[in-house]
Amino acid sequence: MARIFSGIQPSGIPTLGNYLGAIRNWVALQEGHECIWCVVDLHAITVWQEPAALARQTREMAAVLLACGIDPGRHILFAQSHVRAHAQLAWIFNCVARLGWLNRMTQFKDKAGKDREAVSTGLYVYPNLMAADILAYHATQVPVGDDQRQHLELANDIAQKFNHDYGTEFFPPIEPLILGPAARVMSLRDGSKKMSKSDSSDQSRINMNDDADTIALKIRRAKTDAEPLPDTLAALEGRPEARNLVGIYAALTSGDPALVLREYAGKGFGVFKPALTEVLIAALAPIARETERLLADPAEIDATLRRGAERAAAIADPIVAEAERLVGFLPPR
Ligand code: AQP
Repeated sequence: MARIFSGIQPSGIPTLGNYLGAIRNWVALQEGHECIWCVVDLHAITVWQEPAALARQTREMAAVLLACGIDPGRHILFAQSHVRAHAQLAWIFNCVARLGWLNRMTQFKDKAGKDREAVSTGLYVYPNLMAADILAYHATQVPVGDDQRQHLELANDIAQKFNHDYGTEFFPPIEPLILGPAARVMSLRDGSKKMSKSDSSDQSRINMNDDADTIALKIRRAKTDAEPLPDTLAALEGRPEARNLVGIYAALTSGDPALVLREYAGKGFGVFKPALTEVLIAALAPIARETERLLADPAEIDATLRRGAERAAAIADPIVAEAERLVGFLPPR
């Protein structure tokens, strides 16, 4: 059975983008695969996180994942900082990856912006840690949004260089699983920017714990244009906000934006937005209710994460110990 690894940063409450681009697919992949799901708090601190907020967000992230249907009994759910193997292997990969490779990473360029000199070195080597996350488990399939494709290519480059340098076939190739419709959900305020949990504007996103009134308000205020919806997808070209809302509606219903346009062609956003609001509330309200129920017992969430970490370490520790032996480190005991 193929082993899958994926992670999500506890850098805020997960958004509809995280749900449609990642979490919902994770839940489906639990049938027929061995899955390792990780709340990647080491990644989150590559940009500043208030300590108390990070702890709270890690628990909230775990609660949302559980509420969405992540199954910590049949699969593994844990917090990255609880399994030391990630940081240990990442250091080796820092010494395998080349500066030129990291310089090409577009996500670093986007996140660092004009202030390159002031960002953390962790943000720069983030892809090396991501490679370690996956390869510490010899996972071969990684479901991610298409914005992560370049990082996976880098992880494969690292695995190949490690294998080449140390004369081994130890690390397997990794395959991205880019799944489902609405692979990329855009900001509600700017259709050219992806929806992000750390965007400074709460109005730019739907949070997985937003209540019905908040969802209705955010959709009412979502940026659109004055035109009615067209009858073909091609005619949405140049209308990124309209295309995004149609994509979200499709992802939560049939999966086919063409069917949405068949139903709403010629209608304005005065009609389409309330319909979208209804679809969103029907999908998200049960998840928000279950999240709230789980968060009422934080000790149980922590215990679930600890049990997951023990099982994760039982897989990763021997793999990383073997990588260390291949590098030439003396055995620690
Ligand atoms: N807008 C999105 N549309 C589709 N998929 C998305 N993902 C994130 N945003 C969208 C996917 O969610 C998974 C987990 O992402 P992450 O939390 O590890 O980091 P991220 O991609 O940087 O997500 P955010 O929400 O934008 O977080 P911040 O604001 O902290 O940077 C990934 O598979 C990602 O593709």
